[in-house]
Amino acid sequence: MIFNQKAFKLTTIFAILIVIITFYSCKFVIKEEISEVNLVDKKASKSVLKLHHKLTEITKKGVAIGHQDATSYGIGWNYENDTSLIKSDINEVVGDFPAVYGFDIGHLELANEANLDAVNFNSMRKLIINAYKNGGIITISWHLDNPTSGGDSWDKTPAVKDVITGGIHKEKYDLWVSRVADFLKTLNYNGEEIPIIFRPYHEMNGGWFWWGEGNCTALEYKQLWQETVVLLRDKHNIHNLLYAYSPNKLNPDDDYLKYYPGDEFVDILGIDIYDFNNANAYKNSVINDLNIVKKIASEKNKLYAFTETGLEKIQTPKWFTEVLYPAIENSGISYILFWRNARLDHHYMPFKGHVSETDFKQFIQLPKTLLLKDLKTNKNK
Ligand code: BMA
Repeated sequence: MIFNQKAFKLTTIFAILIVIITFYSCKFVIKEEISEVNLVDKKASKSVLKLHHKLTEITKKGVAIGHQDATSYGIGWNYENDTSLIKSDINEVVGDFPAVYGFDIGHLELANEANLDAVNFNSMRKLIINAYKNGGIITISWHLDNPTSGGDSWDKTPAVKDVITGGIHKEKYDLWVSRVADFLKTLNYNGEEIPIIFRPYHEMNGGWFWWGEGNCTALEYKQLWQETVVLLRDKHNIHNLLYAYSPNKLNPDDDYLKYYPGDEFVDILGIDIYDFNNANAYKNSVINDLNIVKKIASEKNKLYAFTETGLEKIQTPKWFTEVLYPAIENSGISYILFWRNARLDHHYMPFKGHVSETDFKQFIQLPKTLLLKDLKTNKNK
């Protein structure tokens, strides 16, 4: 009896030791992985390091599925009309929320109450906090107005030269960035700064934005990016950002790195590619371009993602399972962001009763697609 008691005690101590050792070695591995990461912000908050680690882990499982303005509005509803309930068209269709949430802060620079798509900034803050609380990943783009002409992002009046050092609107731009910083500072949950993938000045190799090809030089673009980072990080002490660079689909002569502001200024390499009702061209672009992004990102030891995509109205049968999925399943991207469900003639995700509803349901059953619940569990199909 005495012997048995002793043996029992020893076994218990041994078991506790094993648990402690396992716990600390796991912690150590995570710490090791995190400390090897070379981020734009050397003072990045712990939550940013955790997000980076989370994205790295996601790539081992699959692709996190994201939707722009997922919870702000959808077809036939708007969060503003009933703030007691957080909805999402994806959730209506498949019973789960997106893993990634896209928001846009265009018009925050003007100190407006709502963004360029009429999303109120106070509501946006609530939705960001809620998504983070539930384990979601947040990414923010910035379709800011043209600082020179006062037009919108699509006003091509050259302006980049005016907002970089020495430019006539530099002061105005500093004020605009300070407004962005003020908003970012309010994104907290439970004492943690909410980590954000910040993706300004995207699709610069296309000619449709004032910061795009033909409307500024690559050198000016890089300077704009770098000075924006320095303002946010060093002047305003914003430490909850991962910075994402995302050119548009590459044309045959395009160099992915033409506007790249440098390894010290970018954390995530991305690309935006849309299907303009040409499935073959889209598939080829996605496979080709994601391969290029993967190669460059791997050399640079950086994460990479499919930062914007979609087929407007998704009328092509089996688009998700037969066009998109084969092109991304082995791409190694950490996430994919579908554009917004604004209207019946401008949406990129199915909603209840949509012709692509069944196909989307099948898409999210496939091994690599991860919605919110799949981030927490092992997707076992
Ligand atoms: C574009 C369109 C616009 C919108 C803008 C910013 O692709 O969806 O209607 O204003 O993005 O969200």
